[in-house]
Amino acid sequence: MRIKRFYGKNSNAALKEIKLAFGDNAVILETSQRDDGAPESRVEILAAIDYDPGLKVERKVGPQVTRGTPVEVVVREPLVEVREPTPVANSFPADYDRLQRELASVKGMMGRLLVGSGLNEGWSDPAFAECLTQLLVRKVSAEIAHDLLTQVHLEIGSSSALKRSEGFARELVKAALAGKIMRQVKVRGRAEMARVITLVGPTGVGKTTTLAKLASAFSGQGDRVALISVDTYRLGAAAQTLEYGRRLQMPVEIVKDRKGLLAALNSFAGFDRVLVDTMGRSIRDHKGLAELCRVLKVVVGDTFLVLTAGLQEEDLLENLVHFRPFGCSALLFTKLDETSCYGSILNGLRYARMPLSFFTNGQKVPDDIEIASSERLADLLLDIVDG
Ligand SMILES: Nc1nc2c(ncn2[C@@H]2O[C@H](COP(=O)(O)OP(=O)(O)OP(=O)(O)O)[C@@H](O)[C@H]2O)c(=O)[nH]1
Ligand SMILES: [Mg+2]
Repeated sequence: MRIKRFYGKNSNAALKEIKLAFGDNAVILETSQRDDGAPESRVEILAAIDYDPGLKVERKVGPQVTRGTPVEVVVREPLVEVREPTPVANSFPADYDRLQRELASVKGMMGRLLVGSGLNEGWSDPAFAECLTQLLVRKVSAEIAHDLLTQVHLEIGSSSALKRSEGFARELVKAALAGKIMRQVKVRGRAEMARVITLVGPTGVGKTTTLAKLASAFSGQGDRVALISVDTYRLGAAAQTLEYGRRLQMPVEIVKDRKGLLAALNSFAGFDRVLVDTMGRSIRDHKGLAELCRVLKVVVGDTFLVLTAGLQEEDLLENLVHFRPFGCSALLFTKLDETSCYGSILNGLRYARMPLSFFTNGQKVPDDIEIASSERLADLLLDIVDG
């Protein structure tokens, strides 16, 4: 095995040097940024050729490395793109960033382990390993990621025409994977949505804000919209819906029980769209959830389960179980702007076997909402759209 340090003004320049010296089979062992380096050698990459995975590589403690900002240690990474290091020291965001990258690196290793573990139905190609890593980093569950790639392998894996001597092209596997995801994701289009739409979900996920965004969107396409709030539990909750109603110039009814809800629904019978907001309920509050569910039984229409994108897999599952009695017809994911772990969206769809409805991506009413699409989800997971 040969190990050598390479330098460049950025990662790509250093990678070029590695490629020239070691070819395509080089392995990146360590990347760091040198604060004291000349501009043309700011990024330092330790690379190896004929690397033995059993060998432990020690971090060198020399002036160059200690003065630089360690960025990421990736063991047995094939020679692919390396993200630019973030050149700052001990502030919280920088440390947080570094932790995120280290976590991503560990996830990547997990992916590679999975690939090498025999669970992989024979697809040990680097392009597949890289796609698996990306799905895991975005928090797609290991089982779903593995299943998707197995299906992709069945589709393209046997084609020798598609395989180059060094393995499958990364972009080819990614495109096939994106296609697979898109075909599996169902979306409840606006035209199929019922006249009455109810939002349910855990506390603080953005139900009321989303209701206002939806009300504005439906009104913008010519619907006469009315709002109902079944939310008398939280102090100020009714005031929030009333204020949105005032701003959007729509009638609002605040109700506290089944009878009140039925009366409000009847009074809005002439409206094209009735949007029903509900009080957020913790999934630990079994009594409160059951009571809300009982009240909502009188509503005929669509019920969207509102969840934040980036929800941990265990929490996601727990929410799906506890909101199952509400008979939800689609999932709505909020706060896409607050995470990069969009895997929970795909996990949610697969576990709940429900279509997607909308995504929200910010606090601004009415702007920060979009109709969900399978292409958008594939892009969130795989970065398929340039720019
Ligand atoms: N970043 C971000 N914040 C959002 C988004 N949607 C809502 N919020 C914020 O989330 C917070 C809670 O929003 P609400 O609409 O009151 O949430 P809720 O689900 O109705 O809350 P409860 O009725 O108490 O259960 C507010 O600060 C919103 O501005 C979003 O897409 N992105
Ligand atoms: Mg609310």
